[in-house]
Amino acid sequence: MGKIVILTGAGISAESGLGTFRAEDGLWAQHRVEDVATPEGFARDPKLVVDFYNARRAQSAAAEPNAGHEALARLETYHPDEVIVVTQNVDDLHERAGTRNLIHMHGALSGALCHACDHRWPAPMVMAPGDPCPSCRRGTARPDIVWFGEMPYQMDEIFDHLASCEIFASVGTSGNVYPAAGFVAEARRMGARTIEFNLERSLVGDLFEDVRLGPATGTLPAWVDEVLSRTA
Ligand code: BJW
Repeated sequence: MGKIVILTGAGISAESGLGTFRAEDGLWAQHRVEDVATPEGFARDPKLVVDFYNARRAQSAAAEPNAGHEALARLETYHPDEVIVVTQNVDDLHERAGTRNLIHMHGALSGALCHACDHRWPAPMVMAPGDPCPSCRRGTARPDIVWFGEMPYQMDEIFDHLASCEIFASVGTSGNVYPAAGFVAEARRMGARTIEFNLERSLVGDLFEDVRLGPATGTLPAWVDEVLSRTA
């Protein structure tokens, strides 16, 4: 049947109670993106940014994986070929559902990064501005999150997977943010079949051959049953 690559966004964690970004009451309605999700915002007001991610870390720890995360973990366990989840999410709900083959392309709330020496270590639940780096000892810790203008992680690996997959699926992402929004075009160009799961068509929805509309906790388990029944 071949390799399956699944791109996930904030919509897959919405039914676990974590807010999305671009909904009317989403995170970008409550915070200016320039203030909390850019390196320039961090340089201007590190406390504002660190507090924003401390609050998100606490919300993520209090949330539980839902039937959508669990369906993708089940797919990885029982599909005879490779299944890769590439998530834009910084929460840890995929790993807590049991997904192992996972790329956090926009970083993770669980990580801290030194912006002076690039050392990485597990973030404490509550970070403070000016926390010391355990390697270079300077007060240059930041959340290990990919902000606007920064290069997302593991891009070469992701493009290799897009070039060699049979199916590319996208779940709960609006198609506003690149390079992730460009993955469907790349996967199609390389010959993959493409399928989108969302409440409504995303900005790049026209590029998908198949679109399943509805909450991911319903549409994903049904699709995983369908895929696994074809391989049984
Ligand atoms: C459900 C659901 C349910 C709800 N079931 N579905 C001009 C043109 C093109 C590009 C650029 C440009 N100017 C600048 C750029 C680049 C820029 C960019 O894309 N800007 C755009 C705004 C135009 N991108 C970057 O800077 C990136 N870096 C980069 O490009 O480096 C250079 C490079 C060059 C060459 C190759 C590769 C790279 C970095 C982007 C970093 C994004 N960071 C953020 C914040 C940090 C993480 C965090 O704090 O959590 O990442 S922004 C934010 O958006 C977050 C998300 O991961 C990301 C995507 O959001 P997502 O997941 O799509 O959420 P929403 O809210 O938008 O959508 C939710 C969806 O779920 C909706 O569709 C709902 O319908 C759906 N839904 N409930 C199913 N129950």
